[in-house]
Amino acid sequence: MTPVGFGPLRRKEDLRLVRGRGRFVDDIALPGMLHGAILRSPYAHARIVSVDTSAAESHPKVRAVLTGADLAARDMAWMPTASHDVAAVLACEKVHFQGQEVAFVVAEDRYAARDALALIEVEYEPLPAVVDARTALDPDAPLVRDEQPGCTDNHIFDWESGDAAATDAVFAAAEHVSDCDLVYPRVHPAPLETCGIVADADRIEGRLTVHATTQAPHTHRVLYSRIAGVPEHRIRVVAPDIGGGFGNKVAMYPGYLCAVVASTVTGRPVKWVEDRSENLMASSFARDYHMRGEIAATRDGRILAVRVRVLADHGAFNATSQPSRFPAGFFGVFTGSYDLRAAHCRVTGVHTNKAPGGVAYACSFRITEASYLVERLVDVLAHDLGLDPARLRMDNLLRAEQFPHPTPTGWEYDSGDYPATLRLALEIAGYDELRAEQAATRAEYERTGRGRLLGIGLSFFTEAVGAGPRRTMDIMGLGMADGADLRVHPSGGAVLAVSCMSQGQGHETTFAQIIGHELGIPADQVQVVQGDTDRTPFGLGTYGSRSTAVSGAATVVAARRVRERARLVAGAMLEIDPIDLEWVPGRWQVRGDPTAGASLTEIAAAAHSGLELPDGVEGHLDASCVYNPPNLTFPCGAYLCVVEVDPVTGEVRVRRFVAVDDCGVRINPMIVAGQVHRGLADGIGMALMELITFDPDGNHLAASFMDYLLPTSMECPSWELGETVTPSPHHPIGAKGVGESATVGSPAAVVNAVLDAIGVRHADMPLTPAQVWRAVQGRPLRPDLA
Ligand code: MCN
Ligand code: CUN
Repeated sequence: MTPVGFGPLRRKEDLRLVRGRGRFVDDIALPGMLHGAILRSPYAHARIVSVDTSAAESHPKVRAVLTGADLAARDMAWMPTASHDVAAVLACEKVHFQGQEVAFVVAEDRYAARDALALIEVEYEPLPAVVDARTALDPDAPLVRDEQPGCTDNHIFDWESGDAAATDAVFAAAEHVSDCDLVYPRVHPAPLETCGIVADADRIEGRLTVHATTQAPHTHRVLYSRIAGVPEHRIRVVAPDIGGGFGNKVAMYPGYLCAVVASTVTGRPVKWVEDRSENLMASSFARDYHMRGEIAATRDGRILAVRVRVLADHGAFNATSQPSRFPAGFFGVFTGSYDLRAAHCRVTGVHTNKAPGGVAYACSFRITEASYLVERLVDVLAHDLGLDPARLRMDNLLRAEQFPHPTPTGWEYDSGDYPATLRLALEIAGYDELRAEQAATRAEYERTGRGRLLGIGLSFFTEAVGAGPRRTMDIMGLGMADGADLRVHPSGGAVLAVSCMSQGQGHETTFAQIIGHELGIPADQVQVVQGDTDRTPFGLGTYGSRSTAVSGAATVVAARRVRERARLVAGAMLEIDPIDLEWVPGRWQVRGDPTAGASLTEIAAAAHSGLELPDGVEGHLDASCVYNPPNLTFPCGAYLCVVEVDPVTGEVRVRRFVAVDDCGVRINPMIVAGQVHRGLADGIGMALMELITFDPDGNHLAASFMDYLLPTSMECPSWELGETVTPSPHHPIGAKGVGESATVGSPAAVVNAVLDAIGVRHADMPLTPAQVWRAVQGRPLRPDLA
């Protein structure tokens, strides 16, 4: 029998996924369906002189060709972004990055559509490109957005957080200040399934049905409605199975809108699925943060303040998908896990001739960048003061009694026991023995000039997940709350419909387990419905690891409402005042008489029967909830990475990785472990190999998996996990999110380990063999410049 409630339950969805029975966008074939392909700009920056589509249009299998001018005629050449900007759907007067969408061809099959792209004649007048964010604000820098009225530079925004004066005062009086320039280079979420859509505009019913790779079906429906001018009730957005999202499937892409318009124009369903290069070149990238960090401390290592200056490269359009009042996402949590007197950051966003995006790749709205910055700074401080990085962290971590903790930048961390978490990681790793072994290998290397150097890297992160509340957080005016509808059937099984959408996180299992925990219904008797705007309640969707924290909470509250309804029905069944009933898992029973009671299954049957119910009790047990979170949840973790580095070849091998995560109460520890494994692999990838880079003309140099390297099991050790549990005090089951924790926390641990091995103060990611070798020689490269 399936266990009820929380525990390591195997994923229900895997029954179909591992047997090849998943249904992804590309599996969908509608009668009469056409196929779209996108013509993309070969230039990073160029004026469009002319576009001639006549040859493509006369291709026997082509049914339509759309250009920027065609969309402009429908007022759809530009679309709004979540960051108060607009992004081109199809380019009109100029192209702003290599790979930008210029025309959309629809044909009877995918091959013909692709062939016809070659028949489109576009005359470009190439312009100089700006590729390096650090020169974007130079007076003579090419203007990326000069098609916008009043554009005089590439500046997007300035944003600050914390108290500048108080921070400056602490720095001025501090005994010691360490500083460091860091690049968190551009990387890409690279889900194995690329982005795609099947759009079906039904002319007779006036309905638009969209099957698309989207992490946020309801938000997308509102966007289609706003952009295409079709009211929401005539639009159905369905997200079928999704083969990985990692933030790449949050944004609205030109291909989606082109498919919608093409379906409207041709009266036939249109499928568009991008290929790998298109995904890597043109869909939401991640990071591209250039950071200058300073950390003030006493000479004996009491950390006092952190000050940060960031240059944020947002590419050609400011299209980062984040709560609208947070232009730098949640970068404001750069104070990390430490007890600081003051902190301040200033972030400047700039345009460059690169693809738009910015918030993606398990980033928790830029907490990856923030966490990497502070955890690198702490290691730099340890290096400069000659202190042990574990000791330095332990001495400065927030203590359990300091929670709830208001941070100097205005967040309220809900709960945590940081020292216990770090202690456990050090214990699992055998920290002191590792340091002894490190000293021995170093001595050996110095004696013989050969061998591998051992490096030990730590990081301690605090995550912030579960956006809203909607009072302070919205996406394009939509407050960040989520819904859950729960229907309990006469047989006692249930259907739960939620507004979040799994891309591989196992929601069909864990959300059923939440119902099991609250109502005693086994997970296999709870069907979880998601990703269909016709069948699920409104909500903002899955990103920022908000599903458990928000939709999960909505689910708990809905289940508790069902439970209360069940109590009233049980009172009628047992002819007893409901006040005299008490809940034991799965059953209401008479206080003091365990033999008298009714199981939820019996109550469900009675609730649908002819049983006479008291006035005001409606019958059935269904309930719903819209959950508006009072605060974010703040998971944390202590990570320790052990590497072996060959200083002669620069080769790095990750020998061990210890990860202690605290995500509050765990619904399914097996799924949590899977999430952590994935994020740790991300960290190895980013720290050692992943990089999206450009040449000075803006040519994209990582448009395939030959150039954009992803980690495999070969580069990963056998993960060693531990856990601490400090429940979130405001979440109804004390759970905190975990989906991005390991991606946030792990890169710094890997980088710290490699630099610890070679004794170098700082070198930027990715620490490829060449970069490590150069770092050993004392001249590491700027990784973002080709
Ligand atoms: N969970 C749990 N107990 C907890 C916390 C979480 O059992 N205390 C479970 C949840 O029930 C859920 C999973 O762990 O099944 C992740 O939960 P959560 O932290 O709420 O994150 P989300 O479900 O909102 O997932 C989003 C997050 C993000 S933003 C990115 S990016 C990312 C990630 O999840 N993308 C992923 N993990 C991914 N995993 C896969 N396989 N594919 C992606 O695209
Ligand atoms: Cu930033 S990637 Mo996830 O929040 O979808």
